[in-house]
Amino acid sequence: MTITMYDLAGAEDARRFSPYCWRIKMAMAHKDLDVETIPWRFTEKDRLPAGTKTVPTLIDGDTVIGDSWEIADYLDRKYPDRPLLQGKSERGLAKFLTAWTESVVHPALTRIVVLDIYKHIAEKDREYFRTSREARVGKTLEAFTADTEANVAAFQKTVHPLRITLRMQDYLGGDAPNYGDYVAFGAFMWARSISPVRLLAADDTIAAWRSRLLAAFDGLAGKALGYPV
Ligand SMILES: N[C@@H](CCC(=O)N[C@@H](CS)C(=O)NCC(=O)O)C(=O)O
Repeated sequence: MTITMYDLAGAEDARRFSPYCWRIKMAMAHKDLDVETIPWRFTEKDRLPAGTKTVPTLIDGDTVIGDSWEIADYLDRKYPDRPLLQGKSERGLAKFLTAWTESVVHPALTRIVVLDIYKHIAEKDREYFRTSREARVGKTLEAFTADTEANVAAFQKTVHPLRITLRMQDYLGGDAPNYGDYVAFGAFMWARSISPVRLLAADDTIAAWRSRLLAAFDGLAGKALGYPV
């Protein structure tokens, strides 16, 4: 049976920009599972299966899951004979990495990309997006993102722990990527899908890791609609 997933889209169906959805698309490819993604917009909450409010929402037979961490857990539980996303202790560490990504990396990126998101989403999503995000940040999107240069410099400092780690090994998972890599990489796919701003210098170790993941799984992420920065 086909596994399906609601996946956040911009104005064009092909512009898929959710960092959380990218985690799961990479995770599905890691497990060599096919997934049919359904483009979904912020104002289409009534199209999601009952009980879910955000994407990714995965549907696998009778199972419906609306949270990326729970989906990753489910995939390893349900398909244990396929390459695991994470072992038990890796899972413990990935919790920290997820918390760091969501509470530190995403906010630093939001300062750079939130206005670009607004510009790339469907017309019908714009009012909801502007109102909800301006309430969250306490400023207009324009004022919040005004100093791109300073915001990029701050972002580059923020991701320094990633840089140091990737100087010592090719992936957060060591020699090969695991779920933790997909969590961190999702943030970079978010930016790449909707923002032309260059986040990393070409010789940054993080850029090399990002390139490896863009090329992984036959270029799944690298071929997606976005800005090749
Ligand atoms: N904890 C959830 C968060 C997912 C999430 O926030 N997704 C965003 C898209 S990137 C969403 O669906 N937002 C709906 C909205 O803002 O109304 C997960 O890890 O899956």
